[in-house]
Amino acid sequence: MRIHDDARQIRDELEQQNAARVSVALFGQPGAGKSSLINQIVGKKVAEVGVETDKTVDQKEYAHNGLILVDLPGYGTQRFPKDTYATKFALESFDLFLCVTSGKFHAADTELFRKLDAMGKVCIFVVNKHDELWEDGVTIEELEQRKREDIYRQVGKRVEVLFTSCRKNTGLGLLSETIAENLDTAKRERWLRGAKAHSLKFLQQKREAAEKYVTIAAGASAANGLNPIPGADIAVDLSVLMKLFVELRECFGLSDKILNSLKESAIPTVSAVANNVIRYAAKEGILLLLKQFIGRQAIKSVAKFVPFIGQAVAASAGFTITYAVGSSYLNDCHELAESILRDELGR
Ligand SMILES: Nc1nc2c(ncn2[C@@H]2O[C@H](COP(=O)(O)OP(=O)(O)O)[C@@H](O)[C@H]2O)c(=O)[nH]1
Ligand SMILES: [Mg+2]
Repeated sequence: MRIHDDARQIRDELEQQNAARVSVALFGQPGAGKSSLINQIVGKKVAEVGVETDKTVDQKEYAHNGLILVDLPGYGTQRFPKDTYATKFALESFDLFLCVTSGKFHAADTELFRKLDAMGKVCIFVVNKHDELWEDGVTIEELEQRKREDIYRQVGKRVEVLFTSCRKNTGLGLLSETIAENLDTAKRERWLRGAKAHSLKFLQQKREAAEKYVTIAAGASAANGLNPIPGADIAVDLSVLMKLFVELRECFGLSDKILNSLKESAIPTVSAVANNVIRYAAKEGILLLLKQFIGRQAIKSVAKFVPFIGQAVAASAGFTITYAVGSSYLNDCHELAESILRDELGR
């Protein structure tokens, strides 16, 4: 039985997944919408909007679901001169940068971009307040093209330019998808799990990242096998499953407040699923769920990510159960998130 060797490997894998962080720094002129974008990206109001103190205050850092979003102060101001800026704000340490603009594009942004570009950093240009882009007799496509050309000209190369509106909730899905595409595997998975889904495509990618996480956590729970399950010949680690369920709720944006409102939904399937997600959150609930799956004869483990947990664990009875339990919770969370998102997108 290689299960004990596998156990250590899975625990390490789970620890790595939990420890992964993605740090994104936003810069741009005060009022461009950096704080608003941070709130949209995490799907929660963490940053204060409309405070025009960016020029004088230090960097502001917001941590959420493994994401670290940093609102950088103005570049090359009296307080933060250019020559010490990169060191002071540890620019080298960030995974990705967003240059946020609206209205006119500023020379300070170009200069900071050049510095980042020279450091080999990924920087995506976000033209926010897309809803305010309007000119009599000019199509929106033409106006977007002008903005793009203006940025290309100023920075001297064809960079990635995306358009968003925090007010109308447009372009945010593509922004998060593009950020994901620019990260390496571990960071991408963390980003997918942590950032809010603004598009069905992103939600699907989030689901896939969550499936991998479920496999690893279920494997760790089965391999640790600390708590014997009454009435069955298996032992699992309940605390790992509880943490998994917390992570899944966070991953799909299901706060207690949202769950409680979904519980009252007029759509019977939604309220039923919300009730399940709430009920199975506690330890007693997890035990209930485990028992349900133990009672089923025909469950097979069809894990896609067996390489991450090892054959011995994947073949064990404990894993068959923990994986089924984790997958069922994931399905419920995903279903609720999809109904919320379809509602937000108006379809
Ligand atoms: N019309 C419009 N206003 C926005 C948008 N995003 C942010 N704002 C507003 O612009 C102002 C500045 O936003 P804030 O996020 O604080 O910008 P920051 O200074 O770059 O952090 C606030 O009044 C926001 O409500 C948008 O997409 N469209
Ligand atoms: Mg701000």
